[in-house]
Amino acid sequence: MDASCCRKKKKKRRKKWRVRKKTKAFVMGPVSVDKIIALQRNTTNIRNLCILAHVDHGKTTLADSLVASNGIISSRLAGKLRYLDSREDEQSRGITMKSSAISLHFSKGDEEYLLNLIDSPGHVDFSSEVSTAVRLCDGAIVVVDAVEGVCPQTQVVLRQAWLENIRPVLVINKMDRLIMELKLSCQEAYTHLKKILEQVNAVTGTLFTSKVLEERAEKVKEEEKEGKNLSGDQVYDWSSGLEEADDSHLYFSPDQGNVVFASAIDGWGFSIQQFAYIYSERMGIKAEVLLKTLWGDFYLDAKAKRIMKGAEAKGKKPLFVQLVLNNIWNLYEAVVMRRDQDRVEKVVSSLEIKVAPRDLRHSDPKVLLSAICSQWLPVSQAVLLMVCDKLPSPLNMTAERVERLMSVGAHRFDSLPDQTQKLKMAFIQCSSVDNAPVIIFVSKMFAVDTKALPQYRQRPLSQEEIAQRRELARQRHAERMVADKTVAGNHKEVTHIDANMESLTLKDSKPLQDKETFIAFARVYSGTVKKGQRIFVLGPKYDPAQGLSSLPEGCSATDCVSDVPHLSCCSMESLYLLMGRELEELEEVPAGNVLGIGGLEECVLKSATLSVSPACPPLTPLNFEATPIVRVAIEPKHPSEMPKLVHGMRLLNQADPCAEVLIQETGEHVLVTAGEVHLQRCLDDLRERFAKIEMSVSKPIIPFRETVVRPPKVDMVNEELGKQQKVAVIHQVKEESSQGRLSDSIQVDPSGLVTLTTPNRLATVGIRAIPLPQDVNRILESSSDVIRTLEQINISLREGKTVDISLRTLEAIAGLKAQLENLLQGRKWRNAVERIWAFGPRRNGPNILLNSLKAYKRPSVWQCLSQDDKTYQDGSQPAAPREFDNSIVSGFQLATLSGPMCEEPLMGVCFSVERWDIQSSAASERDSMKEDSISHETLADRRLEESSEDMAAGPSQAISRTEAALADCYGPVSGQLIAAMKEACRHAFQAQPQRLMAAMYTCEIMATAEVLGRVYGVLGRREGRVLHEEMKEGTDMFIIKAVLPVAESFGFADEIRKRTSGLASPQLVFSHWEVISSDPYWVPTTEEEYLHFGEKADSVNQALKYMNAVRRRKGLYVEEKIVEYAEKQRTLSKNK
Ligand SMILES: Nc1nc2c(ncn2[C@@H]2O[C@H](COP(=O)(O)OP(=O)(O)OP(=O)(O)O)[C@@H](O)[C@H]2O)c(=O)[nH]1
Ligand SMILES: [Mg+2]
Repeated sequence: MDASCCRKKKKKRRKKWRVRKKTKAFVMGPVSVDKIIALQRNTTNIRNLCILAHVDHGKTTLADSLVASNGIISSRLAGKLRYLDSREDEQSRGITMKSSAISLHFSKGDEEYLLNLIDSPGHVDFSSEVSTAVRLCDGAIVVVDAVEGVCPQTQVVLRQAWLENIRPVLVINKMDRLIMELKLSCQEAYTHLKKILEQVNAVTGTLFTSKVLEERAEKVKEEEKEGKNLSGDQVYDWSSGLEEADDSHLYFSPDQGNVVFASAIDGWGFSIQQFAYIYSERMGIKAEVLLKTLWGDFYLDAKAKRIMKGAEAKGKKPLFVQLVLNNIWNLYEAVVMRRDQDRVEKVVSSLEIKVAPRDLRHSDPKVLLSAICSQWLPVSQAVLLMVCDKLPSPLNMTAERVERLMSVGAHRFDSLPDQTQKLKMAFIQCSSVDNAPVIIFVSKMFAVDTKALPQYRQRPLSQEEIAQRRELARQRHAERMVADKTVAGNHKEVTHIDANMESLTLKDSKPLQDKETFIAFARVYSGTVKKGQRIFVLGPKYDPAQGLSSLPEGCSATDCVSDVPHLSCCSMESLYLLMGRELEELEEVPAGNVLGIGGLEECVLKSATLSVSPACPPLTPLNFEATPIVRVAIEPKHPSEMPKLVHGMRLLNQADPCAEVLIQETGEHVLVTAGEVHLQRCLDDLRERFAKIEMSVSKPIIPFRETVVRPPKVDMVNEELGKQQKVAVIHQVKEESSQGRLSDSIQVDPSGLVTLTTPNRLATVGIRAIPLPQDVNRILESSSDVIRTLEQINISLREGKTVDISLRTLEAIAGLKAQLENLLQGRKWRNAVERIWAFGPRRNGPNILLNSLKAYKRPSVWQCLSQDDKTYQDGSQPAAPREFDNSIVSGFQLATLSGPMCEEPLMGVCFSVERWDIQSSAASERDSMKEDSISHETLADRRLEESSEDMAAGPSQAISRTEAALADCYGPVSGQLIAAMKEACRHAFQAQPQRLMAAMYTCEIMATAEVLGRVYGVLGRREGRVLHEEMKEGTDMFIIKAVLPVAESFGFADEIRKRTSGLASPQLVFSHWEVISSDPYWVPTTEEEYLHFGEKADSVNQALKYMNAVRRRKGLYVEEKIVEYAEKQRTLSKNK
């Protein structure tokens, strides 16, 4: 090879690696608190953002690189330290459990930016922490693992970001795994990355489509209302909205500048912008052209020196592979795989970077790789540039987002008082001027050790303080010298200085109690908040209209406030800048910033809205994705420590957005958490921080539901059951139990109708329990929020109030009704949806009370949907009060709250009221009349009778006795009716085949082919069911989707991890309730069954096991023989 050729090659190589030039323009360095305070005022350059992802996709590692760019931690430790995981258990378990915030500084050219960054946990148990983070932000970095791609939590966080209206950007992390683990070529990696982008965009696409359709529907409804509408037979083209709507900005695409490819652990990351600038210089092609072509189906025609389309068809390397990925793959090959010293040196010199000789010689090639990458393509630069360019500042808050934040519950934004509506501008302007109203939202409370607060922290002395101390010491010395010389008369003065000195040192090292202080995690939406300022705390139920009318005009939080419901006053004792593990005290915080507030622990439990204006509405509550489901009972080891436990649980309740703490009727202290990992964290917190006592914790209490099913068609050995037999099976248990217990006031007819009369024989109810179809059950369960709102509206209507309901709410209610109508069809359910009387338990549960009385008409539960028509008029008219209606509903609520099997709530049961009459001598013949008139006339008759008797005793006495008698007969009737209704429902339930329902988790397990068998083994042993299994494209991983009963889930994740040597780790998410097919009351009846199961049927009856376990826990009677296998025990002992 001749010299000129060698030189040429060298030159070429040098150009190839000179990719770093553009990034040199941006400088970052250590940052002081003063600088951050200054930056807080420049709202345009503030970015509030959070990092979201599936568990372990590298959020905290990425955050480390960003933190290191500010000099807070050394860049060598970035990725290893996981600085934002400040808790001990976070470090030891390697997962984030709490979201934590840090303020960073970034200079882009002349512009300086303040980034309030929040790192969130990815584990499903802590998804409530994600909700608290997302609310305070305007944008989010969504991290996706380049190997694993879109995982369940990725979808959840994208949805959460969408629901809060915040803009996401994407980081595809762990790119090194494509090289080192999957050993993909550049071309394969490109195809793989394209797939991942498609997956992420598919999730966004679905969210967008549903939103457009929703808006479209709303618009049509509005037009209808305004009378503009469309003739009846016009068919509306629903897809037209989709075509019109521009959604291009929503999708992630490298050419849009909203995607960064990174390896957080190796410290590199890039967006195609960076490469576009470099190659535009080198190749003389415009940067804009490169920006559009670096990603996509374009290739470089070397001869024509032009960029052409159609790389795939022509079998050419796309530009992204040729110009971008190739460089990185070569670097890994040189540094990590081949460890080719010569090539490394060439690369280093061509990139014009300096690598310490120590790093060059380091035995771990990753150290050298990080040293090169962190200078060549620092990940923090790529990510922060994207954040500053693509994420909105607090000034860009859209009107839609503000309206959504301000309209709580069913209320429409335009139904809010005028003064409240005006505050919308305050949100949009996000102004910090003095007269801008202060509005703050607290999304969670977190506990810190009081000793860690800046007020109490030992800080290094400043220069002046050192000088002051030195001066004092010098003075003291001088005094002493004088004192030595003179007589002891001067003694006093010396002591004085000594005391001065003492107080100075004492103040600094004052011993503090071990105490937790609560800090509110908050954001200022408008105005400037000052330390010590007094402010209104608005509870979630606060109504600004009520507040404005009862408070004097111009009233502020400093004035004494009359007692307005859900409104209190508080002063903000201290304001903090959140710096990860540290807090810094601030005097004031302007709008658009995230901050910590001290001194609110007495007024704010978990979240709240704070404002100086009583016109401010409480902001919409947070969207929690996780359902708390795992419950344990806790008691102190030493009974005397009960108060400490109670206190500790109270603190825990405040410190965790999702944990629930309750005292059950049995007196047990119960903690409800989202999952096993969450439970463990809560218990650790309780033990070590909040209660500081030894505790004993019960096994997790597993929730069940009780339901009824259609009578089985076959018996346990798959023999068909005759009709006669079926009834026999159903009633077998019933008859046994009823012999002793049931009084003659209850009659059960063979069809399952239970008729029950109150003890005073005034009322009789006839109830039948009918199983609801599964789909109805599912809909009722998922619509509990809608049903709750519906119930609130109905209560208001009943009280004669007018309610302004938002279109969105009406839509939801109408949607629910339509769905139910669609599913409840057939003769049995004719007109059933209209006849729904109530939902239960707690008025929004998944059970229905049905009015099957022909003679009794009551306002429909759907009356809000037909405000203009007759039914509504009926309801609002002063119709005769339906006093007893409520008793029937209450009885139903009680019956559905705890069923007869093991006192667990019911689910999917419809109680149809088929008979209801008040049997008094006067009213017994008027069955066909309305209930209210019956009750009235009954009472009237009784009153007549009694007063005629009383006449003799004089008129005044007669009146008072009538009143007394009235109260006597009135009160008890409603009470007795409640009890009768409850009993009737319970018996009607028992007259059907009863089943338990188990809570089910879904889990997605990623495992390699080798361990697949073992995963299946564990699933099988724990009654899990595999739904589907597929191979993840481009990898050797299988994804298994399975369902698993919550009851069998404890220790599941650990077991899977152990069995697969850590290769598979599942995440359990509560999914639904499922009927356990076996009948807990089943005993063999036919000969075949005896043959198959034996006389005792002692093969496992899972449902009976679960049921008895619950009964035992609740202290209920369990029908079990104490010595069940006596003969076996004898045989055993004989054999010995
Ligand atoms: N190979 C590789 N591993 C990485 C990279 N980034 C992070 N990791 C590793 O992935 C694991 C999880 O990283 P974390 O940063 O704790 O992940 P996380 O998303 O914060 O996890 P959670 O907070 O628990 O949801 C750690 O072992 C990291 O070392 C990367 O770029 N490449
Ligand atoms: Mg983390």
